[in-house]
Amino acid sequence: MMNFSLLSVLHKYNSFSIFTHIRPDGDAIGSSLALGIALMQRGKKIRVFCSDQIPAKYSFLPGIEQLHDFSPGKEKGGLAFILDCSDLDRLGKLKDRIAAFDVIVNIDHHITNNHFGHVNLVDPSAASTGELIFKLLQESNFDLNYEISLNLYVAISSDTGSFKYENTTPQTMRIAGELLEKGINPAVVSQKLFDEYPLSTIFLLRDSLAGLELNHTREIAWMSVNEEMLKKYGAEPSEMDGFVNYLKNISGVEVGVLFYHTAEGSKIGLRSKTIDVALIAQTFGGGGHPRAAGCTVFGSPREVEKKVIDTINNSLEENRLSTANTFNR
Ligand SMILES: [Mn+2]
Repeated sequence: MMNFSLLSVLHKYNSFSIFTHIRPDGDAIGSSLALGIALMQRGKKIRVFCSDQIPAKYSFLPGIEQLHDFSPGKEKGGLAFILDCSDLDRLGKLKDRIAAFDVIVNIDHHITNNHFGHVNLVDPSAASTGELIFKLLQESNFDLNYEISLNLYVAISSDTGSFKYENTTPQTMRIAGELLEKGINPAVVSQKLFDEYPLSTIFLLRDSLAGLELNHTREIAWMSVNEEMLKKYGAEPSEMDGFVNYLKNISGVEVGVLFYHTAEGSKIGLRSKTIDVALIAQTFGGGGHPRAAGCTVFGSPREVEKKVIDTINNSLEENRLSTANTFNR
């Protein structure tokens, strides 16, 4: 991490804007709210922006009414924090607002981050942006009260799949431990984040799984969802978050792929057990983490599915060849 302290910018500015990514997840929302609440405690004016609807399951988060600000930007100059975004395209419709700011502080943990900020606090070894915000606030001696701690706990548990993914480090657990000491109830958080679904989600999952497909080696599993399927049950796109894990989790499957075909292209979620799907997403102009990545591809649903599955097939084949070579040496 670069040398940057919140205290130095606190002297310079009286208001701050915080932006996070489209289709916001627990890390995007929790880390933005935690930073926002902390800065408000120091008497600063805060606006938190996200171009998409906040999923209902996050409505219990303190400060959530701060988020989801669509009001036209009057900002001229000032400092904007951009959280959990690997590049500025992740801001969606809000991308154009960024040019109005003097200083962009990019805080992120994606390995594909392109360092778009004037200040780039990018640390791919962190499991979540929440961990980076925790460290930033702690370094500057902010009081991590219950409201901040709950948001950070949600950010961290969300990006680690409730501390299950391999990005979970000793540091992740130490930070989570400190947050629990602030009175967070882990059972309540995990129930809200992971264990409870609207009925529409289950109906949508049922219909999606009915179209499950596998490649000839049964190492790639995929299924597709379209806008009509969502409309049938009044489901939000965010309700598909996690569907792709059912595919990846099948015994023998290496890569799970969820296609969401929309009028604005096919949004593709990739999850893997061993191969680097961030590389695959990047070949299609997307990005993400080695085991969890995404991209948007244009074309007919059939074309898109063939292109993506072929690319993954090739990647698995290359992996097999390089492993075979290692053994022959
Ligand atoms: Mn994240």
